[in-house]
Amino acid sequence: MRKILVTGALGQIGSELTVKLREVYGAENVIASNRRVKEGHEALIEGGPFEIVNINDPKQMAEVVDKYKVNTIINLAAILSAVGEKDPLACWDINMNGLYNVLELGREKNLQVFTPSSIAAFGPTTPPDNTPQDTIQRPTTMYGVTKVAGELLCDYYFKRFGVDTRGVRFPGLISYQTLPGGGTTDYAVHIYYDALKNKKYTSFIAKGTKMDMMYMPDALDAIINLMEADPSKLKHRNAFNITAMSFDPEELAESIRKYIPEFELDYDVDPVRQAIADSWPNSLDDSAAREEWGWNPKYDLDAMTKDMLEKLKVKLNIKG
Ligand code: AKB
Repeated sequence: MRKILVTGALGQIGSELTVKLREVYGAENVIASNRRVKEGHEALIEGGPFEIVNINDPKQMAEVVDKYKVNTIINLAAILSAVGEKDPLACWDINMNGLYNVLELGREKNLQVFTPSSIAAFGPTTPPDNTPQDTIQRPTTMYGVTKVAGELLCDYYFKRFGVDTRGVRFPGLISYQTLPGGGTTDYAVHIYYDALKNKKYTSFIAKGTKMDMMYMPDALDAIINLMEADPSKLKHRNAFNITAMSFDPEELAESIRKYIPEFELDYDVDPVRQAIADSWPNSLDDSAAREEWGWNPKYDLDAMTKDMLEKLKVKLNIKG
């Protein structure tokens, strides 16, 4: 039976993944953890075991692993791209030193470890269209540097110590429950809130900037399916390219207009986040994930827009 510790459980991915894992594996087998308690997450905190865990404190993490006899860590504690450019040293500390602590625990206690990488592991010299699984990776952000180094470190812990490490390169993730915290792709979440509240959105990402994206239910399935995949079929293990769609702000606005025809989009481009977006691929080739563990996303842009608007309407109590 799996005993899973989720770090960063109150973040954008963790807050939904924890609930899903508890449905699949039983609430008592999924230990949610975060470096601090955050308002609005009472149901998750009370719905199963919850612990304060700072991944930069290996002793504290080891105590929790022992207390619950954890055999799997899903390490979601991280600083994203835009915040990472504001505080690169904190980004390195959490994303790299934290990951090192997690992997060391994996080695000492024989744990399976999932760590997400990102499209940020690529850079301006990467082929931007249909970006191959194995290609040039020279990222120009601190977040990207930690992601490519993290991919290599996970590969190293598998090859050198036999730790069962696994991971995917996530694109921008879109969800209605918890807001993303300081990424470049966040515009694609905020746009839905403003479309419903104001019928207008000002994008900090420029017209024509394509990035890979995915709706959260597909991201959760990716994590669980890869963790459960037959290891003998995994040639890559860490850092699988996965994607569900690729669009620019105009294409996203067009999709929203199918449900809110009067929706208006304008631009006030943020040079820092635009430079980050420009350094990332336009679209990934995810065929390795499809071949090796059956990756097959369910939501395209219009299916996601329909569901996001329906769910957010209820959440924001918007009538009509
Ligand atoms: C970000 O924008 O930083 C993240 C990511 C693509 O990893 N959403």
